[in-house]
Amino acid sequence: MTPTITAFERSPDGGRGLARDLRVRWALEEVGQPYDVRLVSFAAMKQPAHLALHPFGQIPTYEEGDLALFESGAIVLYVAERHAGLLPDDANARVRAIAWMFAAVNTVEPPIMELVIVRILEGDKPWAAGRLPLVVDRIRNRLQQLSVRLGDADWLDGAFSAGDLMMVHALLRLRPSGVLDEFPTLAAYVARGEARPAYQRAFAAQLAVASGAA
Ligand code: GTB
Repeated sequence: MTPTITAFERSPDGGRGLARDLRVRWALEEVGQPYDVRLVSFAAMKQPAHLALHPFGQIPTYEEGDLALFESGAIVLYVAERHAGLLPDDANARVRAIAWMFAAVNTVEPPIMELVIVRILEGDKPWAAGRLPLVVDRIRNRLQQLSVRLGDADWLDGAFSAGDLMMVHALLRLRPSGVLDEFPTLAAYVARGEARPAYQRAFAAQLAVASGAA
């Protein structure tokens, strides 16, 4: 059965990879699973039909038969567990890859989201200028630790996994700030993720929505 995911009808970034349906598209592309996309407006996301799928009125969602899922990490894990290619066979390596998925959304991404909040959503608030350096320092601290762990490896733990997929996408959000480029090892890691053919297909499909080609 072909799953259906939801994505922004009109993404604030013009479909340039930042909205989180990109993670789901990327995972589906990595495992070769075709999918359909239902585009939703910001207004429609807050209506009962979408809230039944996603309690917080957001994208992405994932529907397949009787199953409806929300949370990009949960969706990527579901896809990774049902298809070969995103999680190792070895039980210990598999749970380590899942640990990296959690690290991406629970340890690395939160300070990155704080930066988005302080720069964009609260940029005009009186506290923003004072808070900004504190937030950037927290990010630098995490990136330093991550880059030490990655070392000169291509991926976080052996072969590319769903953990790398989630981590690369979380880090991508940082690129416009310039902070990612302070860590050449991580900038190269993100570039390796973006160079994967599955990422390229996912990115092109998201961008096609904004350009009216989808
Ligand atoms: N934890 C959830 C997950 O990982 O699935 C978070 C989902 C989420 O934040 N969804 C956002 C959303 O639906 C889109 S991805 N927002 C609408 C709303 O809350 O009303 C976050 C996002 C949005 C836009 C950009 N951008 O354009 O730069 C980047 C990222």
